[in-house]
Amino acid sequence: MSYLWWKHGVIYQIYPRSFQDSNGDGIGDLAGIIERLDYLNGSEHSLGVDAIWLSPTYPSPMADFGYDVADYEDVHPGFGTLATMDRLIEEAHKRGIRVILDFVPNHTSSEHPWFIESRSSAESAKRDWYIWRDPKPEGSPPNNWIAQFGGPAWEWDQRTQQYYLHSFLIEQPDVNWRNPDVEQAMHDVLRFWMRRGIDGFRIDVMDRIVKDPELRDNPPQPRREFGKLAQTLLQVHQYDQDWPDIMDYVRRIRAVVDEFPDRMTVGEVFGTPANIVRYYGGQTVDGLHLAFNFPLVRVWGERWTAELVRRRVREFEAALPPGAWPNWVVGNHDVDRVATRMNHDGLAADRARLAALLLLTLRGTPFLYYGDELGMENTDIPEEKLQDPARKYGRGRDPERTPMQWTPSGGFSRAEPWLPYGDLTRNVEDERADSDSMLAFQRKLLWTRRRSDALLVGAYADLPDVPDGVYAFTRTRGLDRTLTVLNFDTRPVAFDLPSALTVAATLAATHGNPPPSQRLELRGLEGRLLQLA
Ligand code: ISL
Ligand code: CA
Repeated sequence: MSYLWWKHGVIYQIYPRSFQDSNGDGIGDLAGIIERLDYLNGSEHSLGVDAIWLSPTYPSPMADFGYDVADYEDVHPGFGTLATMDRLIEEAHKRGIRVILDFVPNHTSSEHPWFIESRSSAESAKRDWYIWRDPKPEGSPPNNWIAQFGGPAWEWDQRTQQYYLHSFLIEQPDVNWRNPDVEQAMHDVLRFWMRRGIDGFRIDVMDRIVKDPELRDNPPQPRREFGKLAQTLLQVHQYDQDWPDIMDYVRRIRAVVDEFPDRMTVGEVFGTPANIVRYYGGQTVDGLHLAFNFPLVRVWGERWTAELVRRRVREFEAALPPGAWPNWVVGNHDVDRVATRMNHDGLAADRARLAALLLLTLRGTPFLYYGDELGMENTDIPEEKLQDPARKYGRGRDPERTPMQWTPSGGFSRAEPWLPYGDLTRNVEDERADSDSMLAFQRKLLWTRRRSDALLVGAYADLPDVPDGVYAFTRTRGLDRTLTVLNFDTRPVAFDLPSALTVAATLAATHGNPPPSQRLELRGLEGRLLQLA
């Protein structure tokens, strides 16, 4: 089997501010990540992940915690220097860990020199690097687009008497990718990092880098369930997202990444499976290597059922063109922790185990969000300690971005962390010593996966005849075959497996270490990974 790291490996997302602080300022940094690499891979004692994706590490005023980039070709001083990044790449590679940077091409910081020059005068050479427009005759913004974090997507510039477009914060002006000089400059950013040894890019807001050239008004959101909010805050992103010619730009990004061997891209896109797979390039698969598959992220509370999850997996598997490789996400820095999202009845910890078993045994690249391997939950943060500006317009994302929990007293920093710790009863040190812990369970899954051709490359098929509330699927590679069984119901269930599926061993289980048997007796929210004969 030919091993491709971004297909067969597990990608672990690090939020750099929150992983490890090395210099006692309460904020995580690159040297801190280097200190913790042994935790991630390099020996059989490690977690066993194959790549790390770092949320943005570039110089930034941190209006959106790094998603406002002031210089694409440097490192934020609080995180380190280019030399620290070089060392991180080298130390990671030594341990078999690839490094993926977060590329933020849709917008820069308003403090990026490009924007400073662009806004300096209407005649500036970089004026057209951003999206400037005259007001409507009565002075209002050029169209009705709204910013993702609330309010109009246009900001008035007094000096040059025009509006500029910002799909996110006012401090995040949208770049004009239709200007070939901009596209060239962005491609050069990718080359800059690949030359330094960066293995891939997670591409932020991939689906918005070009918009309708006529900037037409978006239609209002017709969905009644959003109520009044729909009128003022929500609209259908018909003209500023997934614009038809976006694939030309995506394909050219792919071509640049292909100038270097063994590199990859994963883009942030949304919507239906059909829309997601479009970004892989359709039948020609010459687009992104992976396009984030979020349907499992957008499931919470009581909606987390066997039927829904099975359907979502089927739909995505069916939509993928031949040659395109799936991927699965259950958590990231923008959504409630998986161990909190499904807590309507207080049983989220069990559901988080099921989610891990699902994530690590489905066909495709798993993305694992830091701390989810411990079962970290959202952290309740007192009002005065909240940081994320997005909270003013809706949901703040601080609760899922709190410091990594290394020891019973934290272990993230010798100073007070920039966000408070969550529940420290979940921490690496204690969970390592406990063979029943979430960490032990996930490590077992990760290492089992690494050694199993069936799990790495095997074909996926779900089992048709299972009791309600159960979702089960096989992964088959030649004679190697596994069966994942997940009881999504809180009630116990018992059933016999067909004789064609002969259970040879239990590879991993959410509860204890049940012996192999053809009759499965599962308690509520129990899951197992079985080796078939
Ligand atoms: O954060 C969200 C909901 O809580 C999303 O709507 C988010 O705005 C969207 O997923 C785009 O996210 C990406 O770009 C943003 C950045 O703030 C997010 O952290 C990033 O993942 C702007 O760069
Ligand atoms: Ca620090």
